[in-house]
This record gives sequence, C-alpha cells and structure tokens, in this order.
Amino acid sequence: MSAPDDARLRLAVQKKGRLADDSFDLLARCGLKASQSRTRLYARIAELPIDLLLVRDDDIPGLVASGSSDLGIIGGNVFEEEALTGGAGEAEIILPLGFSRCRLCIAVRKSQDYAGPQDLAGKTVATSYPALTERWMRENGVDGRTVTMNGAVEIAPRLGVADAICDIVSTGGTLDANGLKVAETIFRSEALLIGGGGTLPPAKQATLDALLARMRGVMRSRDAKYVMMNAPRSAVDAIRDVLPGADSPTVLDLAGAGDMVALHVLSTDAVVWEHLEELKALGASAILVLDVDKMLS
Ligand code: PRT
Ligand code: ZN
Repeated sequence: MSAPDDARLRLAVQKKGRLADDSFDLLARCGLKASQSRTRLYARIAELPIDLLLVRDDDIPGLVASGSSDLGIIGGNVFEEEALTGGAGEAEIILPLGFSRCRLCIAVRKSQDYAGPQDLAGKTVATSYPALTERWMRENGVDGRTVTMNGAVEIAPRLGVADAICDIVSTGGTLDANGLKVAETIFRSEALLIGGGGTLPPAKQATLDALLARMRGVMRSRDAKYVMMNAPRSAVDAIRDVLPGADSPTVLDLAGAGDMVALHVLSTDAVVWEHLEELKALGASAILVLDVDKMLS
C-alpha cells in the first residue's frame, strides 16, 4: 500500500533481544512482514502504511514521547521506570500484548532469613530500576537505599556493592546460580503497545485502528480452540460449563442417532487434557480440538 511518508505510521520495536522475536512474531501473525533485513534502522511494511524503527529497547519510550515514533512495543518494566522518571513524557499504554512476561523482584542472599519489608531497613539494593525500587520502598515504609547498575546486577551482593538486588526474574535460574532468593515481587511486566498520548491525523488513526483490530484478533486466537464432539443433547449445558470461555455452542442433529447431537464450540482459553476427560465423563465422544488461525469480530 503506498502512502506519503508522513502518512505512514511509525512503530518502534527492539532490533535484537528478548522482546524482538516475539514482537516480529506478533507482526507476522497480524499479516505484516518487514520488507528489509533487521540489520537496518528502518523497515517498511508492505501490507499497511507502517514503518518500523529498529532500535534498542531503552530508546523506545523516548522516541514515542518525542513524537519521532507514533507507537512502540516495550517491556512494562522499562516503560514504568521511564514514566516514573519523566522519560516517557505523555506516552501511554494502548494495549498490553501478553508476551515477554516477567517479574521485577527484590532478592536477598539465600542464607538470609527474610520475614518482610522491615528486613530491608538500612539495606542497599542494587538495581537497573531505581525509580520502581524506590517507589516500592516508599509504599512499604522501607528506609533503604538504591545503587544503580546497568548490568550484572546479580553479582552485586558478592562484590559487596549491595545487600540485596532488584532485578527481572523469569525462571529464577540466574538468582539461584548466584546464591540469591526472591524476597518480594514488586512489579509484574509484559510487553506493551504504547503511543504518544496525543491525537493522530485521521489517516494514521485509521492505520492504528486496523493494526489494533488485528493485534486483538491474534491475541484472542492465541489460545482459542474450536472443539467438536458428539454428545447427548441433555449434556449440552454441562459441556458448555466445562470448556473455558465457551460461547453458545452450535448444536446439530445427527441423522438416526436418537438423542445424540454434534456440538461445535469455540473456546477462547486453552483446552487441556483434563477438560477432555471431563467431556468424556459427560458422555461426549469423537472429540476433536482444532487450532484457530485467525479471529475477527
Ligand atoms: O539491547 P537492548 O537494550 O535492546 O536490550 P536489553 O538487553 O536491555 O533487554 P533484553 O532484550 O534482555 O530484555 C528486553 C525485555 O524483555 C525486558 O525489559 C523485559 O521486559 C523482558 N524480559 C523477559 C526479560 C527477561 N524475561 C529476563 N529474564 N529481561 C531480562 N531478563 C534477564 C534478567 O535481567 C536476568 O539477568 O534474565 C535474567 C533472569 O532470568 P531467569 O530466567 O534466570 O530468571
Ligand atoms: Zn535495554
């Protein structure tokens, strides 16, 4: 689709790193493929008038706040830290995206008994997120101090730089390998679509609306399953209660099968083996669970 450059919506995404692959995967599932290699600063999307800015994640809130980019995909942890320190300007969250989930945690030495926030009184906490950490300290009446480190935060207690750390935890493996344990979870993060907070010109707004409809559709269909089965007509209500997020099922008569009907159900949440066992116990048979590729409503 060709549009003048100033009518093309700009979306800043991480070039390389933990957010990058999932961001590009989301765009691909929205039917949007970047035309150039990811080694450049720009990539043009052919299907909608969107240009990608490929940058370091730390630059994304500032690019959006200054209007250099209309949109950005950024970790909630980075956005919230920038928002607290003024670096995100008027930028605001448009849509939480449900990937790159992690926790920001205060961790202490495994050997330390930890009973609650009071145990951090007078302690020094090393972190790349001083504003979030200090906000938590304030809210929990902890009279502690932060020391800002931009990498290798987990070795600070061993170096004697700090008593505790506040860092991103995903599996917990890094803490464990460094003799540390989670004391407090202070923030839960996921990737966010952010925007500048102002009004967009109509052409860009129309592109954003189209992008949002596709993103919402991808997110809804991510766990969605289309479930088909044969079942006794009397069990239809019970079956609908078993399947997570199921709307009104389609009920079809089965020729010459007496009380048995065919049921088609769209389940918007994950369907697990336990659900299928419950369906079987309700008299269902020939149960089929199909992936949903796209949804638009
Ligand atoms: O180069 P650039 O500046 O763009 O990237 P970056 O190095 O600053 O960030 P990157 O790519 O590492 O992370 C981008 C975003 O991914 C973060 O801001 C988080 O929102 C999210 N994310 C999700 C994570 C993790 N999981 C994660 N596990 N970010 C960092 N980690 C690190 C953490 O810092 C710690 O060192 O992984 C370690 C802990 O992992 P576990 O699994 O051992 O607990
Ligand atoms: Zn970064």
